[in-house]
Amino acid sequence: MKPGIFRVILLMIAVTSLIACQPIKKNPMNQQPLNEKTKDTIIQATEKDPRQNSMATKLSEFAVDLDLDGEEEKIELHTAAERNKNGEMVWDDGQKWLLVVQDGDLYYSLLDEYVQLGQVYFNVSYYDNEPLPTITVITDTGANFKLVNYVYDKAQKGYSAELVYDSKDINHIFTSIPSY
Ligand SMILES: [Ca+2]
Repeated sequence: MKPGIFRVILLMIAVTSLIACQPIKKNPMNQQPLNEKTKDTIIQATEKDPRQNSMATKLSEFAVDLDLDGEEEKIELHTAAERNKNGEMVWDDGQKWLLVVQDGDLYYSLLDEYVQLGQVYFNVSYYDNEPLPTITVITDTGANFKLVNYVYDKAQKGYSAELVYDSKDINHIFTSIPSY
């Protein structure tokens, strides 16, 4: 064995030992894992149309079969902010937002909240090993960045919410997202 290789192996053993001896770092904020918090949150249906609650503008919509019953559901993103006569959005410092799934006469309000200085977006995706589409709601307020996944839960007849990321709950130290 060449001395150079021997030295490299010795170094690797030393580094491995050092890593093994490191104490397990505790989360400084003593937070639960992110997905523990909203794991059991189920958004149940209502018969009352939540869009009647002062929603002024529909920003986006998409139709897909979210529960695989052969019929498409409608996903709509609304805001209380209005458009001016030129069709441009007139944003306030904060406004109410609504992301609703309409399934026939039933409504599921996945997000229904006031968002200060921010925007809400949604993605619809198919994950590997998950036959149902996943709706990802992105809330970006400048001070906070949050991702929540929603998937239909047949047993509980609602949409299960899983918090994927919330910069408010973790000790994040850097982002390259502009404006933070
Ligand atoms: Ca359906």
